[in-house]
Amino acid sequence: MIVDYWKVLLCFIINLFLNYSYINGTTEVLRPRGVPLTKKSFYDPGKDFQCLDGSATIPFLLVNDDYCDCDDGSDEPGTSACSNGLFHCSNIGFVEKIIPSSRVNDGICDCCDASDEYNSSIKCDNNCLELGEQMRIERERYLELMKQGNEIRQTYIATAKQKIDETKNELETLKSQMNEVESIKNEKFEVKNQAEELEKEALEKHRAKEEELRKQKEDEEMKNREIEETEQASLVFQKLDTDADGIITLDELKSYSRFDRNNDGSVSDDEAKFYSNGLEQLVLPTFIESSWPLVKPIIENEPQHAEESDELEHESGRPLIPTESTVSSITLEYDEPTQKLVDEAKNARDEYNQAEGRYQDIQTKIRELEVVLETDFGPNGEYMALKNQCFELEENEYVYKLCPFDSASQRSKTGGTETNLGRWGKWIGSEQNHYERFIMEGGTQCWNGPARSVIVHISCGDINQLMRASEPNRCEYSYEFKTPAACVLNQSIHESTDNVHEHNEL
Ligand code: MAN
Repeated sequence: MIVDYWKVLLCFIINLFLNYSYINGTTEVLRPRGVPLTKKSFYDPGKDFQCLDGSATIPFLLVNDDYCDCDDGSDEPGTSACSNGLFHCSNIGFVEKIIPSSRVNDGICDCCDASDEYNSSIKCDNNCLELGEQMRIERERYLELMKQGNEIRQTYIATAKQKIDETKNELETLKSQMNEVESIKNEKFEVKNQAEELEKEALEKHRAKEEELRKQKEDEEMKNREIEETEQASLVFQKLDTDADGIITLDELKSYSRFDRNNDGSVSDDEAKFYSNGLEQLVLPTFIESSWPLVKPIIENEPQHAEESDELEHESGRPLIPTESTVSSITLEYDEPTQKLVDEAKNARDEYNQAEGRYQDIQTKIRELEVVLETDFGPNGEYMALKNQCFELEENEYVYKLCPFDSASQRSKTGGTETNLGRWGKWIGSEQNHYERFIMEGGTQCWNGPARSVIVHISCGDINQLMRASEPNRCEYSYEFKTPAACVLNQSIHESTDNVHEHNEL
């Protein structure tokens, strides 16, 4: 019984030392060591302690007694007894911190208020106030930047509002012009069709005339060729009719050595009959009709300047067979009415093309304006200020470029063409801040990989600037971009104050 009494007393003393001996300055609320203020109510010295995971209930004296009783380590927040415990440092004047309780008294200063090394081999200084001061200065600098950026952002918003109004007005005007331009285009189309119809008729007539003329010429030429052919045949007839009695006999044919078909040195009866087409003798009309077609190829193959005695050459030196000629086409100048219709059709075409061009221009412009109005330029349109601007950055071997809402690219510092890293995609920020990043996608296909794309991370800056560019995965790029458009003052004040433990716990 006496032993138990001493045991409990010892425990009480240890517990008092571990739980409450540490009081930093005047602002710390009394609670067991390592317990955050938010969990103070679970540690009531007047009651037994229930492990936070409900795994056990122990006398309060056993909290921070350097022996681990709870599965979740919640009974030993201020000692390193539990491997899974958590130690909270208040770090008054700076930012509160939670560390694994295994780091308590491990000889390394983890908390700026030195509370994690209260029973340690080393002495840690409390430098929370200095750190807090530094942080305050940085925060103020940041807030100043936010303020400046936010002012610029306000101008961006105002400009965007104005631009959107202007765009809407312009769109309305263009849409109303559209009907007029379209009906002009349709009228011009009708006029053009009519004019072209007339032109077509006139041109068909004109071509028919040209064709007729060509045929006439061809017939003439044909007749001339026939006459010439008859002339040539007559001349050959005369040559073959060596006794000039108006009859070619087989003997006369035999005297012409070229009729020696089998090249045996003489022209036989049969060979002569072959060229007379079986007839014993030939008068001129029979010669022209039956023999000439057989004789002609022999004459045609005759060398033009041969010196053989029996060569059948025209006295003038001309070859006996005329060369063939054909009339391929005839081009006639348009007569006056046709020319007029052609000119009218050309004018109608020009006017239609002009009206069509204007129609297309308006369509394109309307689409451009619609895209502007459909694009998400941020919660208040502030990012519209970045449209039609491009920013570049040299990083490693490349010059990276970003044209927000349009494109991103990369080119080698040593020159060469740009590689398309992607076109405007969409905002892909978190639920809390949808506008903290966007993606440019569908760039040039990577060899054996995806189409190139860039994720652009946005943060507040006093000017628009591409700060960093990298390629975390092959053909997947990451840009950091600062802009006043991202300087949202209210939100940033909350963000920065949330992190600072500047409270007065009392
Ligand atoms: C080029 C560049 C690089 C990319 C490779 C992939 O060299 O676009 O950024 O990693 O192609 O082949």
